[in-house]
Amino acid sequence: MVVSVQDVSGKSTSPSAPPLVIEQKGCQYQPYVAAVQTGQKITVKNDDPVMHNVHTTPGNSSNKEQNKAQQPNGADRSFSFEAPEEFMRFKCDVHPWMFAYVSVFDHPYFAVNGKDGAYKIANVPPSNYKVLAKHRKGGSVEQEIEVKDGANSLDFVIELKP
Ligand SMILES: [Cu+2]
Repeated sequence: MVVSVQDVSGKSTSPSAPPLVIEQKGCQYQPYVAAVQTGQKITVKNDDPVMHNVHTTPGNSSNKEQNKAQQPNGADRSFSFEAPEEFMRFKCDVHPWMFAYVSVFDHPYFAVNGKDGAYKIANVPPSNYKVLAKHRKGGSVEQEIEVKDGANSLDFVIELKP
């Protein structure tokens, strides 16, 4: 699930954001779902003894489709995207079951929940916001919050249909 503050565009801090690291391990991408800012570097590593290729398939035509082969334990591959987009698919043409999904935001106010369901979005300036929680298959839920100084919390429930 990707949680993002709405209507805060044009605030990317990508030059100071550390790269998102995606590993290829046991012919799977880890993490499966991630999110970055526009312009933020994405580093893809190959920890496997086999060749992969990293094939991005953007839905926003302002983002470039790329296809980069990566030898066993080969050098890292780098990507970045200039336009916002939700759940951009990364695939491997060698292993057709390998997918990862990366959402791109032009601001830093987003998070992907952990296995325990928790998420944390830091340093949101106090104001009223709409916040969207979106699951790639389960749909989305939007809620409003007044963010005040200190800790704020907002819980989401997305029901996955079988
Ligand atoms: Cu592969």
